[in-house]
Amino acid sequence: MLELVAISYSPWSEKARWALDHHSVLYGEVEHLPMLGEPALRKRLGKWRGKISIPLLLKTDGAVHDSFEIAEYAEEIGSSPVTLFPDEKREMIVGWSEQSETALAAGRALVSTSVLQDVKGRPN
Ligand SMILES: N[C@@H](CCC(=O)N[C@@H](CS)C(=O)NCC(=O)O)C(=O)O
Repeated sequence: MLELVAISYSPWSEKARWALDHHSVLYGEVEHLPMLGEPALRKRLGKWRGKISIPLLLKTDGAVHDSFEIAEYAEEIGSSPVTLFPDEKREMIVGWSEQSETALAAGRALVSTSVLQDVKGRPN
């Protein structure tokens, strides 16, 4: 059984989820707790160095990292007759995905700043 390690409020996780659902791929979902969940995840992946990003899709023989790669994997194993990556539009889709990375990263920076300010504003 495939297992999607995801963060419920993350747009990248939603992107991966959406592609898997589009192709009716069966998977379970595990909520990742940033920082706290990392040691257990590293142990599971056998990856002790380098960056780990969420979402990732755990398979019996490894993992698929990155929401775009998960979407491509869903396309490979999924059952929908409607392709997510029509050949003639593939280049454009890759371009949009790269641009969305910039926008999503900017959104994450804004959220992180807000969270930091929220914590600072709390009484001790
Ligand atoms: N290109 C990645 C980006 C995913 C991403 O940035 N995920 C964030 C969580 S929403 C993350 O894992 N950050 C970990 C970190 O910054 O150390 C994808 O498409 O999956």
